[in-house]
Amino acid sequence: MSSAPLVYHPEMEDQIEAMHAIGYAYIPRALNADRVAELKHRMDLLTGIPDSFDRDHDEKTGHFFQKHINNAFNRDRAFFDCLDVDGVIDIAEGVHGSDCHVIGMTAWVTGPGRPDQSLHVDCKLISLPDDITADPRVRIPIFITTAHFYLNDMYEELGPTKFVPRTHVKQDRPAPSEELSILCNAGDAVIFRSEVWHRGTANTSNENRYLLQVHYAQRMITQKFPPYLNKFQFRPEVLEWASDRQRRLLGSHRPSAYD
Ligand SMILES: O=C(O)CCC(=O)C(=O)O
Ligand SMILES: [Fe+2]
Repeated sequence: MSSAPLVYHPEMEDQIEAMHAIGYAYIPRALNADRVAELKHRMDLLTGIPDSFDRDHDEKTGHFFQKHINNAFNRDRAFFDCLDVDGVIDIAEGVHGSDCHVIGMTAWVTGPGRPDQSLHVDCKLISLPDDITADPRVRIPIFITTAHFYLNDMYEELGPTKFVPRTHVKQDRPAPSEELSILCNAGDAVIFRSEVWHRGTANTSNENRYLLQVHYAQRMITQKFPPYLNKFQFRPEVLEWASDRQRRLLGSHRPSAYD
């Protein structure tokens, strides 16, 4: 198994360039050891809210432990504080614009026995022939990104995310042989654009894998805070905690087109 290059660029413009060139950027030590321990502890305490489309203990298969909690910012301050982690939010704002927002945040614990996901893209809004995207004049806007905060030291048996770098501009599905494992340390983050081919892999270890995902997007992409049709509510304390930037990330925007 090969591991993916994880290169930190101290200059923000180079981090942003990496998003265009290879489709992802690496932020080492985005969270310190205390925050990592606190987030894992808080994930252990979470229980799923079925109306929010949460999965808890995978009631469908029952074969392996899995907890996947939506709107994590609304569940506990430790998650809320990850809306705008230094080094990550700068990339999100750099690629999506200063009015970008968070479209989702999930806390995800996957236990031993979790199977491979299949290789996928999360969302590809514009698909162009490879010879067009190879033209340096063509630069596809970055509509959606996901920041993965890894809360374990990652190793092959724990089921790392696998990426195929540069595939955000390719039309064909990459060959499995091109996949590279994200083998980073607990507290590191990787932010990737939604068109990069990737997958989570099987947990064949005997420990749980803890992952916090923060999904960012251009403001014109709608937020996904289930349950829908008037049912999702911010907890009042969440709005009290929020700075101006966090309020904007949660959806308080200056009026513009369509408002
Ligand atoms: O678990 C992972 O590392 C990746 C998850 C993922 O890609 C997804 O659920 O869309
Ligand atoms: Fe995915």
